[in-house]
Amino acid sequence: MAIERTLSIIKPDAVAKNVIGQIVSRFEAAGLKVAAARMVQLSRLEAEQFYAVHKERPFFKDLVDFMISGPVFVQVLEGENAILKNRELMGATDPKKAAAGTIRADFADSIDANAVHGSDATETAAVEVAFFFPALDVYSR
Ligand code: RTP
Ligand code: MG
Repeated sequence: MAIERTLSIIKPDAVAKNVIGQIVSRFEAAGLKVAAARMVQLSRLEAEQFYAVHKERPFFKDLVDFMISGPVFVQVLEGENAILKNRELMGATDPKKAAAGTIRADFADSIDANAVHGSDATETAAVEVAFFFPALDVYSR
């Protein structure tokens, strides 16, 4: 199985709940390694750029407003099958539909305040990692 990198964001709701460590622990327990990490307060323009794929969707403004409502914790996770593994650990977008034991089932409040973001495919992972981290700041170990 291929070693992949994926972008994870711990969203403002989970940062405000002080559960960064609990969420990172789940990634580590599943065999993913933190290859880069930092706290960021996104500007409106940055959030709009990051979620540009959704710009025509009815929830776009709410999504951007939420993502700039406080600092986020961005990480690169690395490991076997990291993109899908992260998505499985996150659970469904709507926490009401997220499987028991997933991050969203345990920490998310709503489809808007849903605790985490994770890249959804190889190409988007590469773009999203580069959006936040220069290549030299990402460490395989
Ligand atoms: P993310 O991109 O944040 O990892 O979430 P996702 O792949 O599970 O969901 P996606 O379809 O990419 O949507 C991005 C974020 O937009 C919000 N959303 N709201 N009200 C709605 O119907 C709705 N649909 C999506 C969610 O916060 C979702 O995480
Ligand atoms: Mg998505």
